[in-house]
Amino acid sequence: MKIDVLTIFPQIFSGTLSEGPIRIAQEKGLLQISLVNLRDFTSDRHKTTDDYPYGGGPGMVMKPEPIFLAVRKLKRENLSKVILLTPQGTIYTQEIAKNLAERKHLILICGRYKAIDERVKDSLVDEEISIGDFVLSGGEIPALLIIDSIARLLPGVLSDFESAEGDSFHSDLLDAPYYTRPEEFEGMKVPKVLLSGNHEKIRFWRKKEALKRTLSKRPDLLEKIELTEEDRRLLNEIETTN
Ligand code: 4F9
Repeated sequence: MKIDVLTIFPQIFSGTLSEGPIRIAQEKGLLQISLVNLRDFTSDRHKTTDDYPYGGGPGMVMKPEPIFLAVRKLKRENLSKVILLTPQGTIYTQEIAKNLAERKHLILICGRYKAIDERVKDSLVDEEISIGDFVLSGGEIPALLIIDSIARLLPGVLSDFESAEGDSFHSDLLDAPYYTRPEEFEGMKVPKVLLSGNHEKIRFWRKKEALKRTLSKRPDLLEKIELTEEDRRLLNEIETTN
């Protein structure tokens, strides 16, 4: 898959794109990322990408021309999806990540300044995505977040062993607690069952802990999923022991 990132701060990306699964995805030729500097699509001496808002008020607005020029150059008809990172977008989820990971070409537009000229949204952007209800200085960090979530979903990036199978949100539940050595640390012991070597018992314990955590921290997630017979029985046990 190909991802073009449109930004006025390409330097923000370099460290993150060269480590971990994102690096591996690129090295294996499964992911090709281009950082496109919007300033290269300006035509004035100062390489201006912002201007004053019509109607007045504080803050600057991102100019439409460099974005239109860049997207028109990069876009491949019927193949590309143009995404704007904005607090006004749909809240990003693992479901959307899975969907995007199946696309051939993404163009991510990172806004800066107070706003982006509305005509970019009206006639260039296919989808507006928000990573949560908070304000950032720009769309670069949201773009990195999206690239990370996609890279680890591309077939062949993670080994079977580390693959997403057990992750929180793979099963739509929060993950169970994990421990590593030492067996006792500052008086805190690892749950006995994890040392038992009984794989069925461990699987059971993990499932129950995952349900327990989800019930207490994110009950909204439980409403969205289809519970198995086993889930229901474990939830019952949890509710009657507390
Ligand atoms: C984008 C915030 C996506 C959350 C972009 C300022 C943003 C954002 N999700 N905030 N520019």
